[in-house]
Amino acid sequence: MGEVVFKRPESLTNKPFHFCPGCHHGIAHRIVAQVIDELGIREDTIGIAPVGCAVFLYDYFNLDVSESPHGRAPAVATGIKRCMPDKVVFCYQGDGEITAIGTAEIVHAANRGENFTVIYINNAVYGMTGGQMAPTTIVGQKASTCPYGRDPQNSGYPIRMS
Ligand SMILES: Cc1ncc(C[n+]2csc(CCOP(=O)(O)OP(=O)(O)O)c2C)c(N)n1
Ligand code: SF4
Repeated sequence: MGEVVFKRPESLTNKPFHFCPGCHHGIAHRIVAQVIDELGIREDTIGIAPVGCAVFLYDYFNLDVSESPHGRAPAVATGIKRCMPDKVVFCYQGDGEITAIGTAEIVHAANRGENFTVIYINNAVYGMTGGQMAPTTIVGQKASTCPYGRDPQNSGYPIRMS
């Protein structure tokens, strides 16, 4: 019998991803799932799904997941973690969530010292709604709302966030 060297992580379901070919979300989902598998915490982990292209996270991860309004995942995670402190809680959020519409939530969760993990996926645009310029769009980068590239004279410089 041959040794299995590559397989789908147990923390992912068998549902095929809907993402565009080459999208980073599928790769990031897999890495997060592999880490959960390696740590052996699948049954004790609760994910918080964002609004954005990763919204269907609740179909792809084979664990308990709560959906949250756009940008508000850290507020939902705060409630869940405080009610169930023994659980491992993580948010998975895009740059539109963390660096724009939900900036207040992530800053105040950090300021309060909440004890959960945030996976931040920065693709430098609002993906789901059509590739509009985000605060993280880099100078000169074309987006659907800046077809000639981001101009710092009009839009300022990108927010420096990891
Ligand atoms: C309160 C609110 N404002 C705006 C929207 C519209 N909206 C849906 S997804 C999205 C952008 C998501 O971008 P990002 O968080 O970067 O995720 P990506 O799709 O790029 O993975 C926006 C603005 C919404 N659903 N709710
Ligand atoms: S629009 Fe962008 S973030 Fe959304 S699925 Fe396609 S490549 Fe991925």
